[in-house]
Amino acid sequence: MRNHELIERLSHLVGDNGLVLDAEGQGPYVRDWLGKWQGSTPVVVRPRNATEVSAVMRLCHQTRTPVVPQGGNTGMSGGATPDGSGAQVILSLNRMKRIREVDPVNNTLCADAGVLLADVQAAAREVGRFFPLSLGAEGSCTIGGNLATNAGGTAVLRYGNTRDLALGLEVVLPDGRVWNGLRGLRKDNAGYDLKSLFIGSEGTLGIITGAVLKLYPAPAGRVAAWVGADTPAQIVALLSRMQGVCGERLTAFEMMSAHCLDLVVAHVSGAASPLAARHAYHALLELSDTEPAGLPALLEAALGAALEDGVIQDCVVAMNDTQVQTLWRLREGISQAQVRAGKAVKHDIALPISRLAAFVEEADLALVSDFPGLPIINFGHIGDGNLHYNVLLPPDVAPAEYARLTAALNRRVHDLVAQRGGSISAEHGVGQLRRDELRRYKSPVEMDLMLMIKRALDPNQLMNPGKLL
Ligand code: FAD
Ligand code: 2HG
Ligand code: ZN
Repeated sequence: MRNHELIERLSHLVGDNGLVLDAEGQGPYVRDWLGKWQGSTPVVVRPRNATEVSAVMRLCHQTRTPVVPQGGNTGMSGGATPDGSGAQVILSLNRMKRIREVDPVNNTLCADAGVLLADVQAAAREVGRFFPLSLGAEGSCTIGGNLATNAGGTAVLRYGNTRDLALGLEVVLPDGRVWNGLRGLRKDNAGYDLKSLFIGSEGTLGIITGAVLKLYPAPAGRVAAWVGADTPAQIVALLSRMQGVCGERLTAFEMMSAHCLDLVVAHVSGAASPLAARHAYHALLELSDTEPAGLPALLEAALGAALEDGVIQDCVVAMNDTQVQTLWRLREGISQAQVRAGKAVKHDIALPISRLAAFVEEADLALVSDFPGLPIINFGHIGDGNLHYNVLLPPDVAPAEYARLTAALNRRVHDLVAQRGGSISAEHGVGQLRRDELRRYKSPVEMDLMLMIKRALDPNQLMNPGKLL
């Protein structure tokens, strides 16, 4: 079917306001947040509800039109960017912003997939509850994108990743049929766990249009600390101690190397190092509770003991919310600072926490020897065993050199991860960034199982082609 015919039929389904046709309007949809990928599309389609999504998908199925689902377009693996063929329609969920129901007794919230994560958090707060998923992009990413990538963020240590926070889904299948799995049940073993199949499938199996999410009691207060240490091994030792002493009150535990803090101080206005001396590694940890009165004493006692035992070198505590937020701004500023400083070769890896420190030691040595002079930007959610072990290249690196270094660095880092039983894709998704790497590290049986599922649900290969598989 010709593009203008397709566009005319789409406009009957979603109205003229539901289409973006001009190049300027399409700009933010065809480029990714990092500025790494740029594609093109005949049209961005913006349905208002699941019925419209279903009609659009039925038409795309009939006309064999490939579809790229898109939420907030904050993803870091190029999963929401179309290719350059100009044949792939972008289906944006950004007009589906309805909180459908909040049930504080069942501790659940049902939302359209296009609702911003920050708006889900706010809706939970309004009824005295808490939706714990939290990440730097929460003001612009959508709950559908979070589900499609099984996003992690900074509260996984206590509450789990997005998969752990979803009870039910509504999904429009590639042929336009709607699966209504919007159940708010904590026990439901009636057959295969279909929702888990769609969570983390990165738009390759269907369009998530709605979700039932878990809510928690709202913590009534939090405290935090910024810690200086010499090695990742010390940071891991502190994590273990804090978990032993604080249990579930330890809600976040992040690590970053000195380079990361330097970048933030250099590129984020108003950012300053919280400690007087320079340390090779830092941790940001947070305690929270519904009964917060004992938290300051608990934190001070635990850190005091760690200082005395030489586990850490220095620390500063944040006892009120403004101070806590100031520390979090340093941590959340790392991604933006990297973009301003150059081009990062990104590794989003997971390892057993017990093997993290040895991995960093070996990987640092390998990179310093094989890629001298390239800064390693090592940070991440160490409480979940997830590191963003990135390497910074100069902003003006030539495209061919960028590609060569990316391949060489990926091989070096991912081989070390695989040797230690880790994963090359922890929370950002595979997208187009790690598609070839996935094939290298997954067993033939695992790849075959995934391809069988893909063929069963999307036999015409129309859902987000070129991503993940
Ligand atoms: P998009 O970028 O629009 O899409 C991501 C993928 O999901 C694509 O493959 C797309 O096709 C698919 N998709 C989107 N919506 C749907 C849908 N409704 N149905 C089916 N498929 C869909 N991620 C983390 O995990 N942890 C972090 O700590 C973190 N921090 C970040 C900090 C910053 C500053 C930025 C820019 C990003 C960060 N991210 C993080 C990455 C990103 O925010 C998450 O991956 C987020 O979940 C993506 O949501 P989105 O709505 O922007 O999805
Ligand atoms: C974070 O943890 C995000 O801040 C982004 O997952 C990581 O920029 C990155 O590589
Ligand atoms: Zn992260």
